Parts: sequence; C-alpha cells; structure tokens
Amino acid sequence: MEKSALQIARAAYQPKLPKGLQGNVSVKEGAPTQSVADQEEIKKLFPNTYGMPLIEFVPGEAQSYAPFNVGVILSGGQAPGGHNVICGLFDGIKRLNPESKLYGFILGPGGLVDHKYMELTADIIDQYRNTGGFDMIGSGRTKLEKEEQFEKGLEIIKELGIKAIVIIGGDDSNTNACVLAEYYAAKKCGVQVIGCPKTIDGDLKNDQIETSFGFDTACKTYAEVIGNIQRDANSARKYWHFIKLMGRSASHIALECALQCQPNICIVSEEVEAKNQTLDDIVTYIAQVVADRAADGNNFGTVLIPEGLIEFIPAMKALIAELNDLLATPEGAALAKDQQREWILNKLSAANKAVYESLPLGVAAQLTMERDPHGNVQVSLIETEKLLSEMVANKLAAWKKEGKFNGKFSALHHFFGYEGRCAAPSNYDADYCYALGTSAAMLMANGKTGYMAIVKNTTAPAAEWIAGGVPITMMMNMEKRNGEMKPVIKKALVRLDGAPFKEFASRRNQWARETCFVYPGPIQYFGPTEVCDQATKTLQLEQAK
Ligand code: FBP
Repeated sequence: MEKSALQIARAAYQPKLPKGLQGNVSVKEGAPTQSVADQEEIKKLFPNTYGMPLIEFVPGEAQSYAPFNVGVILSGGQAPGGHNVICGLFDGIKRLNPESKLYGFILGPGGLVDHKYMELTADIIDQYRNTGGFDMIGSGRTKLEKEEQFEKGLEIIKELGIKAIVIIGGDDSNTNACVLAEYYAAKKCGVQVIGCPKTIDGDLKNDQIETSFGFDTACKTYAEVIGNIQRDANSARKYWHFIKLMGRSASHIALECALQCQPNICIVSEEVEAKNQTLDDIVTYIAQVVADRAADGNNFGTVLIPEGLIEFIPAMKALIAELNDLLATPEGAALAKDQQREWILNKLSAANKAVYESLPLGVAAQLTMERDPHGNVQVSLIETEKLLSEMVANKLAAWKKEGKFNGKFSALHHFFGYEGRCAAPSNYDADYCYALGTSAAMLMANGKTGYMAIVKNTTAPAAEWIAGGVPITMMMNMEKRNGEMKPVIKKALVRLDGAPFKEFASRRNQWARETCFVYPGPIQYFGPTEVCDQATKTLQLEQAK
C-alpha cells in the first residue's frame, strides 16, 4: 500500500489512554442497573443479561490471563476511528496474553454468518493505526437478528476457538449484539458479545454514552469545507450555497457544523417536526433571510440542511406514507412511468394531493421512482437542497413582482456525507476509539457479555477519561418496528431543550442577518492542544456544568 506523508507520520502517533487503562487494570462494579423504560418486558426478554452493573476500569494489580481468541465485526456505515478500535482491541488482548488471537470478519456481520474472516496479525494492524476508513476488514449492513445466523456464526466461532465477539456499530447493531449475547448466554455457549458505539450521525448517545465515535472527525471535516465555502461566498458575494449534510435521521451533524461555522441558516429537522412546520414554512423562512440580507446588499449566504429533513416535515411524512401504500398496490406497481403522475393525483387524499402538487416536478418524480427493497421511498436520494433552493427561487420571484424583494438570488448546491466518513481520525477520535477498543478487551478478559464499551469525561484531558462498560439492556426500551414491539436502544435525536440547540437558537437571528462566518480550517493532527484536541461544540456544551 503506497502511503501519503501524513499517513506515515500519523502511524507513529500513540493514542492517549485514560489512567484507568494505562497499566494493570482492575474492575470496579457499580450497583445493578435497570433498562431506561419498559423494565418488565426487557427483563423477560433478556433474563441472562439484564440488570448487570455498570463497570469502571481503575488502576490495579498485575494479573495473569489465559490466552483468548476474539472476533471483531464492523457494522454499517463507515466512521473515522474504527481501525483504532481494532488496534486498541489487538494491543489490549496481546498485552494480557501474547498468545491471544484476533480475527476480523470480512464485510460486516455477513462475514460471521458466511464464515469469511482473516486473522489480524501485528503486520496488518500496524498498517492501519490512526487511519480512517473500514478497509482493514470492510463493513456491511447485514442485520444479525435471526437464530439461523446466530447458529451459523457459532460454527465458525467454535472452529476458531473464539471466546468473544466485538461488534462495532450503531444503535441497531448494538441492539442486535445484545440479542446475540443473550442467545449465546442462554445456550451456555461460552461466547461473550461486546458492543462499541459507532456512527458519524451522533445519534447513539445517552446518559452512559457521551458520543458515538466518528462524529467528531466527520463534523470537523464538513466544517472545514463549509468554512471554505463561506469564505468563498464572502469573497465573491454572489452565491447562496445550499449544503445538505449527512445524518440519516437526527440533525446532530448539521447542528454541530452550524455551531462551528455560524452559517446564515441551519434547518433542524427535530424543530421542524416539533413546530409542525410545512415545507412552505421552511421555504418562507429561508426566502425571508435571503430578502433581508439582500436589503443590506448581501446577495450571498449559506444554508445547512440535514439529510433526514423530508421525513420530519409532518405533511411530507404523510404524503410519503400514502405514496408507499399506493405504489405497493399491484396497479401502482405496474404503472408506466409516464402515467404515474396523473394516476397518483387521482388517488391521493386531498391534503396529500395539495402537497404533491406543490412540489417541483423533479422532486415529485423522485418521490415515486426510487424505492428500496422494502418498497419505501429512499429519502436520502431526494435532493432536498435543490428542492428548497428551487422553491425559494420561486417565492423570491413572486416577491419581486410584489416589490418585496429587490436582490439577486443565485444558488449552488452541495452534499457532504461520504467524504467525512473515512477521514483520518482527529486526535479525539483516535484516542477515544483506541480507549474503546482497550475497554472492550478488558470487558472480555473479565468475562463480561452483553456490555458496550464506554469512555466518559471526554472533554477533560485524555488521562482523566473514565473507561468502562454499560450493560446494553440498560439503554433499551420497547418500540414499534415493522408493526411489532421490539426491544431497541433509543435513538438520540436533537433535543430542543438541550444546550447545543439552545446555543444555536440564541444566536441564529444574528447569524442570519449579519455575516458572522467562522472558518474552522482543516483538522490538525500536530500542534497546540487547543487546536488539535478540542471535542465537538456539541459535547462541550452538553458537558458544561
Ligand atoms: P450508520 O448509522 O450505519 O453509521 O450510517 C450512517 C450513514 O452514514 C448516514 O449518515 C447515511 O444516511 C447512511 O449511512 C448512508 O448509508 P450508505 O453507506 O448505505 O449509503
């Protein structure tokens, strides 16, 4: 593999570890735990893994450990730092006993089921220290949820003498890790399962998990480019940039980028839903900011749009649900593309018809054409940034005729997503992930199963971070999924009463009218700590006492 100069220099970076994980480690157990809600149901579903205590790792006496083999799986979308979790895991198990082995399952959970794996030796691990991406073993979106899959997995686990599996994934993957842990515990297979909190979306967090790894690096990567665009906008003074940001559902990424870059506008999906806003409300808000800035002679600006917005607009949600049903009927499914629009307009209920008719033709067509294997519209493929700018342009044209707008409006579009998912991890993510991997090794060495590795107090210097484990059942509640009540880890959406949103809301009017852009610049890996080691604004605001 040919390496860049940064990759070579960065390979030598030794991630910082919390004091509790630096030398010999001992386990401090807390009181028994309960699930965050629906305690009786969750307890019944997880009789072997419910109620376990919180774990904290503290400096301890030297102990000897027998060798143990471990399997690791990367699940779902890439997030910067995944390789460092694996490196921390590798170094952790080798430190306890050099005879221990680490196996990586290839291309996600499917690798366990299909018995595709490779042993991760020191030579391989060293190639990937502090690098972005998941290319060491690849990732995939196969869901581990069926008994046949668990049994197939067990075959290869036994063949390789694996004692524990580490699943690095988001809320769904960790829910499934817990189901797997319970299954193997109930069957007394002697196989432990440990989870690690991953996703750039930042929506796997709660009282126990401060943040999911990758969020820090991804946001800093997007913030760099947004800052550059803002500086360009402020130099040419002729474009409005509509920037869509990844985050399948929650708006944490858009909000964090707004806090870092101070754009003129940032839409927060959770607020749109809470205020029951319509598409026209959002368009009117943007158009008004454009018109106000134009009145000051500023025909330029930036608008941040979260990827999941469409599904949070109540009227759009209702329209999408009815379209899903209509197009799933035999008549709907058999329609020729050129007959679709008319047929749909005849079938839709009055309220949804009005919304459908108000959409630009291209977007209306996207809503009916792109279906996923379950028959749902693939909302991430809808070009929300274009939809909004087109509708803003129409509104401004109407206002121009009424004399309410005298400026110019020229829009450019961007989507930032994939480019942030494999960036070289920031110091924060490099350290956080290495500590998570080391914690996972310690949880396994201490016989734990059904736990997620955690690291807390991460706005303090790394030595003061607190590493440990949380029983996954503690984070669960019952939710309806595909018509059935299921135990799941609660997804964390942006809280409108949370400090990050409140900070944004208190400053957005000024950012809208004036030009308050901040230019964060690229992630720095070497240099002063205030430049290299800062946590996200979201975390800093959430942790501020
Ligand atoms: P995870 O939740 O699996 O971490 O993935 C997050 C994400 O990056 C979303 O932000 C985005 O909507 C989605 O993955 C894209 O998925 P894909 O890689 O399958 O296109």
